[in-house]
Amino acid sequence: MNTPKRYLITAALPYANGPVHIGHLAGVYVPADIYARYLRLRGRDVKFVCGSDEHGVAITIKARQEEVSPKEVVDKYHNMIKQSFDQFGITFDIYSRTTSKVHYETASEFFKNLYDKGLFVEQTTEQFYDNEAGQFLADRYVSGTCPNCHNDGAYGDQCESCGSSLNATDLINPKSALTGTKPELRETRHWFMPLDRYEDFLRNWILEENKDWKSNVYGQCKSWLDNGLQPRSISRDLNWGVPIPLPDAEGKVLYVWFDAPIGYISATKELTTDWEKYWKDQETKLVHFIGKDNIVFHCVIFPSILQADGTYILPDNVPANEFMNLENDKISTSRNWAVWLHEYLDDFPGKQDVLRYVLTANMPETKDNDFTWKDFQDRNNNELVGILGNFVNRAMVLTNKYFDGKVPQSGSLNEEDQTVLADIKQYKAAIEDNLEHFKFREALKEMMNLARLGNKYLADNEPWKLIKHDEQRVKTILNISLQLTANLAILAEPFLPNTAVALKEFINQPDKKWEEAGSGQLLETGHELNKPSLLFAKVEDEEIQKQLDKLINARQKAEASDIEPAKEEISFDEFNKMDIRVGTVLEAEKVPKTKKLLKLTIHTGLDKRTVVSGIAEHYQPEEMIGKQVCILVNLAPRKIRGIESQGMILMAENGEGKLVSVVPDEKFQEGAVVR
Ligand code: B3M
Ligand code: ZN
Repeated sequence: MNTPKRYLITAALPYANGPVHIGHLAGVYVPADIYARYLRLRGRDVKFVCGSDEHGVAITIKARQEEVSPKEVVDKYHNMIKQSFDQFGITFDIYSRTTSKVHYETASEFFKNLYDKGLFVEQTTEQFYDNEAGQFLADRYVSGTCPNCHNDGAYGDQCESCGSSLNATDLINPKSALTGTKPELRETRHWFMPLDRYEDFLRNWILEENKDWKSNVYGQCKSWLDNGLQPRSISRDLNWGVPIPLPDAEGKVLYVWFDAPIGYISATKELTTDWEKYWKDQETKLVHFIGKDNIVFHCVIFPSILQADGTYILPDNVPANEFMNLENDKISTSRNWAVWLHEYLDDFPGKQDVLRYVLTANMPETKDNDFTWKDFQDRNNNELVGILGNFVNRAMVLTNKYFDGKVPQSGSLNEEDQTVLADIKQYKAAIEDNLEHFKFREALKEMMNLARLGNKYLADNEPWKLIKHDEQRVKTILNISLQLTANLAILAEPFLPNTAVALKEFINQPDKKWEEAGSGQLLETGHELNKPSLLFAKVEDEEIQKQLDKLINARQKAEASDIEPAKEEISFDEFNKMDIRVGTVLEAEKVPKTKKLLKLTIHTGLDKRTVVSGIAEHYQPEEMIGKQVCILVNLAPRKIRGIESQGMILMAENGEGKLVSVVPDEKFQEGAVVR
């Protein structure tokens, strides 16, 4: 492999609409940081850029929920995210934001440039419009049933259940997120990226030239390309975003997925004046770290945009990860089912490396994986404490005890000694090879195997027994163990940076370089060591129980907040005005050409009357016949689809929007009063 002249590493820009959780970390930021640290340790020229994604409907929806402006939302979460990444030790060279001035300029220019070259298609199409709210409904402002998997909660841009990318108009039963009403179609003018024109380029570039991409990434790209690409709108009717830099485009902004990846470029510009080297020189290796839901944007859409411009390089690799679940359930912000980074940092001060370790060991590299607190505890106690901590501690403590904390002189080496020393080199090579190929779990395993090797070496040789009759042999054993420790101090760094600092301090060699690792002679005879402190502490059952309780409580709270807020108070007289009776359904049929409506004939005790009810998605007509219901009989009649509806039957709605009729729990005489 030729070593590239320089690297530009990007990590997906998190939406500034909430804090970062372990799913983000395991999927994107931990692997990106390991990679960046590793390359820097190897002396490569690296820029590692990221920032907050502050546009799009994700932000405006959050602003509505929190009843503040979009700007307030992004300021709050940008600062929070930035700070927690910093405390956690993600070594971005810059963490910028897409509301920066440089970004607005860069993104507008980018659009303008392609527009001037005539590379967009301008089209007037029909988009959903919410009459009540008086605005167009971009992306997540519309939800409905996914036409592919029939998930009820699909959004206007994507179904999170089956991962398919959608147009709002594909949704079955579309509903406005603003008012809950059914949106209507209205004409509006937009600019489209004609992806279909880039199909040949993409086929060749991905399917032929990038066969070495991870199979989950390659496979997703192939299926996109095999299904054929459609032009994709890159503008939105929204009042939050980078304005379309054209006359007559008021109220229109760039689609968030057009401007966000350009955020990588803006961030590089903010970072360094020679940013063009990182974006326009073929000798730069560009690597995008992302989660699997972002693959199409980074492998198909953004590359087409870069290609259209023609002056930029394309990503060399896009090592996307799959998803991390939590305690066997999908991580969900709305259900508050997550371990939030800022809370972890508060609850486990000084334990950044433990979380990095557990997330790397379980990294969802090829398939979804699961984080459990039990596994967190086990890996900490059995692996970090039991293997790495234990080995280093024994080597250090024995040296202090027998040789006054100075590296003892090695004598002649037996076969086992020689194998151990030779192995160090091999482990180093394996770690490097795995990291170069984005195999972070394997790389971590190799590093830990080195510590395992040390443990086994000590256990096999039992220097604590030998010391009584063969001090020379003990010197050799401890010399080798300390050489191993010194290697671990270097090789652990990309994965466990704080641990590496501590280890270097133990061996009193703060400046050892990556190239020096692999050798059995890192420490000279007589070199004085420092006193070791505790590297890792056990995580107790109570701490884990606390985290589990916290999770359950947070979810319960989130679920409770789903409950509709209480209505305004009314007087008893107002209540008493309602005349509710028990009735029996005599006939039921679907109202033709509607999905939701049933026409019911109800015996109310007072009369037989017709009621049109929106329950057809919850009850078949035949299920209703013979059923007793509670009916409000003095509601003013209303015409629904040409049928006069005389009253309303009472229904309870569960959390998923399913309607269930409210019935008396024994058979009643029709006309009985409900009060
Ligand atoms: N903010 C989406 C996400 O968090 C998006 C990534 C942008 S990367 C340019 O899934
Ligand atoms: Zn779906």
